[in-house]
Amino acid sequence: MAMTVNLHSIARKIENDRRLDEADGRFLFVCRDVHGIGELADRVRRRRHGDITYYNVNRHFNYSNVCALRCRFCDFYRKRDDASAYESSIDEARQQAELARQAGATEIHIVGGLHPYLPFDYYTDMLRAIRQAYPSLHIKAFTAVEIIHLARISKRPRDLHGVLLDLIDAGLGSLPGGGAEIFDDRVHDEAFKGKVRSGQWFEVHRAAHELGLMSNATILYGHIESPEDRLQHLLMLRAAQDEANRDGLPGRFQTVIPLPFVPGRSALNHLPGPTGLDDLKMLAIGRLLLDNFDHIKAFWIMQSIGLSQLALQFGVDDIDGTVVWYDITKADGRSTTHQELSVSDLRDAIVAAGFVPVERDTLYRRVERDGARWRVESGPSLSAAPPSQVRLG
Ligand code: V47
Repeated sequence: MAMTVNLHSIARKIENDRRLDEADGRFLFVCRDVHGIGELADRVRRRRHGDITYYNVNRHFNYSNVCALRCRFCDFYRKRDDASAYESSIDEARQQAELARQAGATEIHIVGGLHPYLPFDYYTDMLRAIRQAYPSLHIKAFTAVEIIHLARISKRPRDLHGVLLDLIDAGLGSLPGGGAEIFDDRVHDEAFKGKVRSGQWFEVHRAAHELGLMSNATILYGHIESPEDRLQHLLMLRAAQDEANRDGLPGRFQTVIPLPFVPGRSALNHLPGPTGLDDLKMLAIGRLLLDNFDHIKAFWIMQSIGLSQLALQFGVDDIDGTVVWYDITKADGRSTTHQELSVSDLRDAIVAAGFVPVERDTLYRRVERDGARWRVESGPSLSAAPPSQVRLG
């Protein structure tokens, strides 16, 4: 006889450190007791991380919004001749690195559209320029979708290792989690037709892990997907992480970042987007099902800092980050894409929520900081930020 699944049976599994199965996951997605789910997620989170909340000092850099795709959830892409289309020069990328250096950022997170004309050299030149301007800056760049695009434009669509090795040689340090959206074919065809399907997304991350790169994963929720689609998405991520662990790969997924759909001016803006309760539930279920992911990250740009604070009691242990500029979504519809939290705002938000802020670098090593000078704990002494050589326009 099949066991009845309810929050008590799930709580028992958690107490006994047993993995939740598909039926448990299905129950969690229909269960309306968001606070009950949150309490369980909080137990798991505290077992792993106590009352620590990680944050990082980073910058996001979106090098171009020109994109060959027309994803219906996306408010970012432009055709090349649109008045608001842009592509950054290599010099602008260098300036970003210089600004990051002055601010003492530890990471730059770089993504853009699938630009139909930029050559492969553009991407390697961009990485090299950034690395040269600020060698200790970790470059987390290019979603799996961009990596497939780069493989195509460099005329070796099947040689993902070759493409990644070229990018690593130019300065790539890890892969962000974007482009995953929802791994279901129906949702794919309705909302982001033309984008790579789940198989290729996983192939890229697998290749990265084989080469020793760490990577992240995302799920874009609150649009046309069903609870079952969300469940299968998380289970696929868990299975891929199991495989990376089983095969002893030098890289793995570090973090999952559940991204709430922000309607903006996208083709799906007749949809309301998820509610705050849905956000909390999604983050908590991520924590409960993804037992082989160390971190669950809130991205305050999309969830808001207020909700991210609350999410710390719903399984989240990590908040991204100081950010500064972010072009992909403008959560409150402002015309500027300047969206920044200072380190003290970020730390105060974490403390006010009852947690202990700990600065980390991209690889989750603790960072010791004195203003813009920083070092990874037990690393070389604090890196000075020498006077600027670059004139900023
Ligand atoms: O892949 C696009 C999403 C992603 C919308 O790895 C939207 O540390 C909501 O992946 N509403 C890019 N989301 C962002 C991303 C990310 C963010 C922060 C940290 C990390 C990490 C990764 O943004 C895209 C897409 O899924 N997106 N449009 C929208 N309207």
